[in-house]
Amino acid sequence: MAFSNLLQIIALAALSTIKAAPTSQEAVCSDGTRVSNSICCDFIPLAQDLTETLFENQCGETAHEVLRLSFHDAIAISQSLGPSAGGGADGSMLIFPDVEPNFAANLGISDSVNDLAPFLASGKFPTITAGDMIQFGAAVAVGLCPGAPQLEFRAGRPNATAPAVDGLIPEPQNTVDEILARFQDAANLNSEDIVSLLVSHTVARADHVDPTLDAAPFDSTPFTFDSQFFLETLLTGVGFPGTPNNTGEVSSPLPLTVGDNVGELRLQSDFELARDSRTACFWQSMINQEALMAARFKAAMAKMAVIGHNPADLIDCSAVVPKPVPALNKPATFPATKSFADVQQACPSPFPSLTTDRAPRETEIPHCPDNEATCTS
Ligand code: HEM
Ligand SMILES: [Ca+2]
Repeated sequence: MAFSNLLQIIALAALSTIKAAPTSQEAVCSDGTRVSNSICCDFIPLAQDLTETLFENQCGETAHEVLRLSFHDAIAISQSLGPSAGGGADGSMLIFPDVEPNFAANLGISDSVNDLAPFLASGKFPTITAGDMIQFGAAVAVGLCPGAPQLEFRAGRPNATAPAVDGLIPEPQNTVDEILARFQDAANLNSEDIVSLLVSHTVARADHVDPTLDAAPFDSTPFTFDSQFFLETLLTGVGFPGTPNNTGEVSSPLPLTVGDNVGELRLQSDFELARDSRTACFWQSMINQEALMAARFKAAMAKMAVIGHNPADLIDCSAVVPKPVPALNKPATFPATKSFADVQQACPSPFPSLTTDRAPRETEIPHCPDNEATCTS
C-alpha cells in the first residue's frame, strides 16, 4: 500500500473517533439505565406510574386505548392539505381535548385522552410534552401484551399549536383505495407499513362499531400480541356478535356472545385488506410468524411515532422503554370448530399448516384478562 494511502486511512480513522466523542451526551439514570441524553431519565418514573396506576400491569382496555390514541394523534396530518391540517404526532388530542376527540372517527378516544391528561397535568413530569406522553404511553402499553416487541422511543416532540382538521382518521367503511391513499398522504406509508401497523388489532376491542356491544374483540386473544388476528380475519364470516347492519362491520367467524363474553367483531376494512391483492400476501405472511410480526410492527411504529417531525431533531430514548412481558410462545391455531376449509385464501403462496384447538363448540372469547371472572372494563 502506498504510504500516502496509509496516512489517509489513519487520518480518516482519527476523524471518526474524534467525531463520535463530543456529540455524545450519554448519561446514567438513577436506576442505572444508560441513556443517550439525561432527558430520557425523566421517562422512567412515568413508565412506572403508567404501568401501575393506569394500566394496572395488564394488556387490558386502557392499554389498548392508549395504543389506538397513538395512531389517531399521529395520522392526523396531510401532505396534500398542508401544515395547517394537522401536525401528526404532536399531542394535539391532549392539548385540545375538546376538538379532535369529538370527530366521529375518534369516537371513544376521549377515554384515553382523559386517562393521560392527569399525568400531563400532574406537574410530576415537567419536561415531557403531550406528543411524547402519547407515543411513550403506547410503547409502555404494548409492552404489557405478551409477544409484543420493545418499541423504539424518541423524545422531544414540540407541543401542538393547533388541533387537526376532521376527515384524516381512516374509518372501517373506507375502501382499500381510500385507506392506502390516506396513509400515503399522511406520511408516505405504504401497504406493508399499513399491514404492519394493523398488528395492533391483535390487542383490540370495539366499543362503538356496534353500539349495543362493549369490548367486541377483533381476534380470539385480545390480551395477547399474537398472529391470531391475521388468521381469523381470513376465516369465512358466519354471523354478528350483536346487531347486523352496522357501518364498517362485516360478519365474523366467531360471533358467539355469552353474557359479558362478547363474540368476535370484524371490521370491513380488516376484511378487505386481508383479501386485497395489494395486501393479501403480506397479511398471510404474518400468520404464525410472531417474530416477523413483532419486528415489522416495531419498525412501522417507529415511523408512525415521528410523523410530523424530523427524527434527527428528537432524542433516542429507546433505552427507557420497559422490557416487554415475556411471550407465551404458543403457535397460531384454528379456533375450535374451524379448519383450513374455512380459510378464504387470497394469496397464492402456500398457507401455513396449523392445528385446531380441541373443544366441542365454537370458541368463547373471555371478556377479562388473565382469566379473571370479573374486571373493571
Ligand atoms: C385502516 C386503518 C384502521 C382502521 C379503519 C381502524 C379502525 C378501528 C376501529 C373502528 C376500532 C374500534 C373503535 C371502537 O369502536 O371502540 C379500532 C380499534 C383499535 N385500533 Fe384501529 N384502525 C385502523 C388502524 C389502526 C392502527 C394503525 C392502530 C395502531 C397502531 C390501531 C389501533 C387500534 C387499537 C389498539 C384499537 C382497540 C381500542 C380498544 O380496544 O379500546 N388501529 N380501530
Ligand atoms: Ca390477539
